[in-house]
Amino acid sequence: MRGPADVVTRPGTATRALGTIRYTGRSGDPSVASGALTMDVHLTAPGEPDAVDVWTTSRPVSVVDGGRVKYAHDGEVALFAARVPRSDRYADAVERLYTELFALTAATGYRELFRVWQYVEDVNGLNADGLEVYQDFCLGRARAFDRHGGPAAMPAATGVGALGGGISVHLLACREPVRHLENPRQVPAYHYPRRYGPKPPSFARATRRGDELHLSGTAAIVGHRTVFPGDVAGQCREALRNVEALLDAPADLAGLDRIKVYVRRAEDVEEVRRQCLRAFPAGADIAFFVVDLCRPDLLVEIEGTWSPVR
Ligand code: 3EB
Repeated sequence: MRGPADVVTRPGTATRALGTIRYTGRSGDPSVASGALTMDVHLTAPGEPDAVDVWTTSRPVSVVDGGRVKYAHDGEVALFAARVPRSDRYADAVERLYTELFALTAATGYRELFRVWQYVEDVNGLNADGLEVYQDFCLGRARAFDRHGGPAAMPAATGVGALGGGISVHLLACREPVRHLENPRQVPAYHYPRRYGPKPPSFARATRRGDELHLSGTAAIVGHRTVFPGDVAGQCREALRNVEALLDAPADLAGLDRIKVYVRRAEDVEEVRRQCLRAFPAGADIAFFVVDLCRPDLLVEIEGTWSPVR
């Protein structure tokens, strides 16, 4: 992927990287080694193209080694990155990491989380207690949110599988207030019934920051149920309907960019790509990844950032 299309470099205005996330063949701890924040996330298998997200700014950037958590900030926005090493039980370590992240965002003044990504190795596997790894992750995250604002503080997010690396987390936060939104077609994830795990997922369907709308990973879930099990074409159409339902103007897909599409089965990529290339703007930055998704019956998940078309 290239950098964000919405960053304009004017004469005399240097565009700097706030941070770089590489979706590649291995995971790594975040690094601030060369004065820039970077993290590698294991999302591509041999032979698949790597992708990269570069978050840029025209403001001076400070990069901080906060120990396990590294971050970069420009006075308005901060990018935080951290990793929980591979483990056969995650809840406690995840609770500690999110508690640390909330403490750091508060201490630095970047209190408003507006987008979180969580890439979880073996997301549909079982932990040492027989609990699904995703549910184990959700348990720790929910315990941390319970003590830090609850649903009102939950931002747009992605939670999907990774090919390795334990759990890689990165998030964007800012100083100005943001607004978290729900999808009228879907039960809020934080109200999912108990059958999906001991604690529900902690995220909003979208977060508005200024005139930008950050869309969570969006799947074929209506109410709280997965629809079109086993049918990737049906799931992709339904996920696109959910994406449209999140946008103010119906069918306003023209403003979407930084699109990521996660597909469970390699053989389904062709159908998903066909539907997505038809639905999304021709110039949009769009990447496809073959990874597991956080419910065993989900086949496709779509995220992106919407901004007004200029
Ligand atoms: C869903 O709608 C699909 O756990 O952070 C999507 C986006 C999903 C984020 C998360 C999970 C998460 O429930 C799964």
